[in-house]
Amino acid sequence: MEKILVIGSSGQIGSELVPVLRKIYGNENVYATDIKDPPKDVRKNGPFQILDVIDYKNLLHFIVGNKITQIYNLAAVLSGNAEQIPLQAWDINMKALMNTLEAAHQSKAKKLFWPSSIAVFGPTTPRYNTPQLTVMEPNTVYGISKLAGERWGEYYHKRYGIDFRSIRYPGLISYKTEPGGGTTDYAVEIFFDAVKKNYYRCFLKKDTALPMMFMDDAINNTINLMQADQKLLSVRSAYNIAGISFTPANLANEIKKLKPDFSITYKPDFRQAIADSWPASIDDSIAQKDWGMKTNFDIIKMVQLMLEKIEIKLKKGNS
Ligand code: AKB
Repeated sequence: MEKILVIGSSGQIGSELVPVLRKIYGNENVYATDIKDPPKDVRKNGPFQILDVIDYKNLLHFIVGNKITQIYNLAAVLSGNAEQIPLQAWDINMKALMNTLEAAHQSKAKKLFWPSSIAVFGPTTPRYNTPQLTVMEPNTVYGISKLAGERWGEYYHKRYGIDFRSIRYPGLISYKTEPGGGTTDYAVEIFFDAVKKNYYRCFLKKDTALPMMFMDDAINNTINLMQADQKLLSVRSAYNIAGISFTPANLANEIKKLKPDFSITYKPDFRQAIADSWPASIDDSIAQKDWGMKTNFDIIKMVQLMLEKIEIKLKKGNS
């Protein structure tokens, strides 16, 4: 029987991944942990504990004590925040991964998911339809830590047999928990501001195309990768996955179709340089071939659902 540990369960991905994992493996078999309090349903429906992944002894103790077999380590300082505290962000991102890899090596929790990012690419990478294998010279702290993490994951796989699996997530779009400190966060903020104020001031230029993905697609693909037969996996660093590529102007136009009074202005900040160093679109043919990577949400379907759900959420919050 699988016993699953989710580290960083209160964050944007964790708060949506935990309920889906609990449906598949049983509430009592999915241990949610974070240094922050979780959403209500995560605490109510199964085990939750405050756990700091930076504390190696405690982490190993938790894994061994609860007979954990699989780990999802989602803890990270994202790109925008990392640029404000470069050394601290490097320490946190690397320590969080290295502690988990080592704990997997020293315990029976041999299967490990860790998210990589499109941030592993840099300004010298081909920007359109970026291939799986290509030039990688990231120039952000977050990107450097993600690229180093991919290399360490593959190393632990080859050297110690850890079943390390990873995805280079594009920007993730969700309504349940807002992201914190990323460059692609504009594509979530815009919906909340559209519902609250009918107006959004965007921190990227109108024509900055970036790859994005709706959270349901990201969660389904993460679980599909984790459930795929080992023999099918040709990549033990991290897989490219594409999602949908659009600019802030494209997204604003889609929102305007449903909210004709919505308006947007552009005031690029330091995150523009980060976005300019990342791909505009991604080639994910290897993920499609190896483990059947696929998505269900295009921009139209995603915009409809985001606006609908955020309207309900904000109404509930105000009532
Ligand atoms: C960020 O913007 O930092 C993240 C990412 C693309 O990994 N959303």
